[in-house]
Amino acid sequence: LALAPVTPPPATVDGFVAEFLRTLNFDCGVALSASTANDRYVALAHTVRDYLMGRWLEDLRQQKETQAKSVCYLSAEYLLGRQLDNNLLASGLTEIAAEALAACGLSLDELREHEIEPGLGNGGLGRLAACFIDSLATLGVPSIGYGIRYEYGIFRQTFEDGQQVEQPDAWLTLGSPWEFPHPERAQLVSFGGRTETYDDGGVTRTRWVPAWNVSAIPCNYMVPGFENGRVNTLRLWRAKATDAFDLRIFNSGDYEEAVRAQTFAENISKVLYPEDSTPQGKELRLQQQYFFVAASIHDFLDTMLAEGYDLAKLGDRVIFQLNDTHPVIAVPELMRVLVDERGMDWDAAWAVTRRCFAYTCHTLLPEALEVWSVDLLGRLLPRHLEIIYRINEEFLAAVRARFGDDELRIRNMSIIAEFPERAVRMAYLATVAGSKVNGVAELHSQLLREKVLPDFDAFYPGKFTNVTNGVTPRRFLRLANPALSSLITEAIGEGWVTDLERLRELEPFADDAGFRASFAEVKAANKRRLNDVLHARDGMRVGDGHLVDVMVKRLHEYKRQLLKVLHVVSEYEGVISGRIPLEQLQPRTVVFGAKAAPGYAMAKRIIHLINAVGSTVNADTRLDGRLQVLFPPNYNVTLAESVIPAADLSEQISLAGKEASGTGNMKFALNGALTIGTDDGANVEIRELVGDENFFLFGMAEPEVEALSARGYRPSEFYQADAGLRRAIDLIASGSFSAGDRSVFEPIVSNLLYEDRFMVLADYASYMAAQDRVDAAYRDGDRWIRSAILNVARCGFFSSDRSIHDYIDRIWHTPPMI
Ligand code: DL6
Repeated sequence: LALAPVTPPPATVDGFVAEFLRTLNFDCGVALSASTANDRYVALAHTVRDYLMGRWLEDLRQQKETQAKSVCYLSAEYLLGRQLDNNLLASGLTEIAAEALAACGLSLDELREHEIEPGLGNGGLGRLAACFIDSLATLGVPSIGYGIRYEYGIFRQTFEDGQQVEQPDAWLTLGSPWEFPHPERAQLVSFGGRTETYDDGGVTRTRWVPAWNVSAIPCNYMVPGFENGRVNTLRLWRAKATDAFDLRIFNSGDYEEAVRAQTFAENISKVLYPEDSTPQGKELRLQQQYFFVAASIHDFLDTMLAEGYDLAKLGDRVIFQLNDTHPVIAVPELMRVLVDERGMDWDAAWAVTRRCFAYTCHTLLPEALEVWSVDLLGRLLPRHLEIIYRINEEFLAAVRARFGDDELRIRNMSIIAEFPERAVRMAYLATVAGSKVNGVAELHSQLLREKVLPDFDAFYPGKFTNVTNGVTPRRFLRLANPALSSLITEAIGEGWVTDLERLRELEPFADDAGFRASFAEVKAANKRRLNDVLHARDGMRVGDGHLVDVMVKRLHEYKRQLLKVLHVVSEYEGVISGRIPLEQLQPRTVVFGAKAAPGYAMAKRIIHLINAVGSTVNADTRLDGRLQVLFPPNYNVTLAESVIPAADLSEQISLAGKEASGTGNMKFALNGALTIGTDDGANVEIRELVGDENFFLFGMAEPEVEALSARGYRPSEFYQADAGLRRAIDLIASGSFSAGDRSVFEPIVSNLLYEDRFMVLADYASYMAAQDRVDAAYRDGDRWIRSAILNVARCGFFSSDRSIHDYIDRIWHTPPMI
């Protein structure tokens, strides 16, 4: 049997046309003349896949052959965005495809609109995972991304009377042309049951006797590196019942009962939990977590065992990077496999496990640190609970040995919390098991060590490190902003897409009037493009000549969308009361984009308020359209790609010490928006790099927040002391944005006045002053453009390629790239 090398179709327009038509005819089974838009999109996707296939197979072969240490990125979320454009870009086929389609009488622009993005993530954490797998492929790091192939991703947001309504995100309705399912490579994942001990030739061992199981079907996706001929794999698991249905019950006529087990099993990968920062103690969620990590670990170990590899040396071959606590149940799973299934001695297994994991923490909010009740965990994964208890026992013994019987410390460090119920602290388990623990921005990593896990930092010197987040320049600059990309390439040449620090070479161009004019024209063109997109999508308009002021991110009180609302209301109130002459009002279009977790009532109320303020302000002719508030529903990666390049001002206004990093902040700065922001998360590093004069800093720094908190924060004092703030809050309280009904936003108003956990009122005055500085700077157009260029030039550090290099140097120690 000849094993023919895989040769891609010729990368020419004619070659592409032939491959596209062949795919349309033979894969989709239609003639071009009879094809639907979906047929053409699917055929196009399959054509692009065909071009990438040879490289993919070659990479898989090479990885196997070289036996290099691999990174297994374990993440419950991947917020991928559309695939077509990215895959065309990576394979250098965009122009060829456009011409080939034109030769067939089709338009690439129209076909790309057909794709529904896979929204398999909630926000920053999932999008970071997507950026990282792009960088891993671009840098040629042997790696695989593991996750869950949710049938329904993050909900589709609509507004009814200004209020969020969640619709299912049926991203698979028209098929999934980028996916390669492999049911024949399914893994069995078990749950429930009990444990028992048995005699194994004189040695007492424990085994798990599970009660039920599901099949995990791998669905593979290509992850092509940018123009480097590499294609990595993203493997998402789909749950399937091991038995389709019970024929006996079916034949007796009870159809519902006959498929009950199937529905139950398949629910595991049915839907992404629409949570961000606040875990929901749902059994199904724990099932999801164990489901995907068990399948992933077994998948990886199968390849090791097939090679006859000695699992005692597993740490030489793999690092499992835990993307937050969601995959941490992988730790006891690996221990279980090594000890119970492979007969390894506990200490040896623990030594292996500790080398194989590293943990990234993505939060500072105490309520976001995941815990699982012992009751639930013991019911669902009884053997894992026993293993966790033993890990904890040995860990606490080591703590005692070091620090003596300091019971308070022991209680604080125990992996098992006792109050309000016995529960497993997953972040602690990850910290104890991980070879390294990292935060996602300098400030975050510092606060993690000092405030969240100080005892662990003392116990494990050197374990904590930082890797500041990054974003892929392929999607968020090259693809999203083709006009700016061309301008950059004209100025500094090619190469910056994979070496983003080269943007530094743009600095001298900030002093070049011709370049500034071109840069301004690019921004203006991007605003027109956003206007067209929003008009077609939502019937909205971006004001002509307006400063485009953007706040797009998940809706959470700590991110403080309310502060932005208070600014808008203050400006509005100023004009209608005559205090601000209309001609002094800087024309602005304020763009919001935000989804609220469905169970987060206050966040949903804030969405309602933003929409209510928007409707009132936009309709009030006294403003002559100089202030516009746009809140397009269903903000997602696709919309981000139009919004970010058009922004002048990026709102990064969380309370200092609450945002772990942020990545939107990086995308905006890279696209030439200036940031108005607090000293929080990665804002700190952005400001250091771009310079104070090119950043609008406001608000308390984290130590001041702490000090105010310690003194006793009383928001009403700020309300009493600031007439502008009073007027804004009173206007909301008066029912002016709710048809006179004062009750609608009363919970927001009283929360601000009497609780205000995230100190909106304390930072209001400083924020308003910073917005005045924004207006003044924007009026001096040339100065603004100069700052915008310097933002682009100085933000090369925020490439996710750099983040991956940092992970390699500080955590993974994987070999040089292939
Ligand atoms: O690290 C990615 C991203 C950060 O940029 C955000 O600052 C942070 O809020 C987000 N964290 C989460 C919370 N998940 N948990 N737990 O999404 O991570």
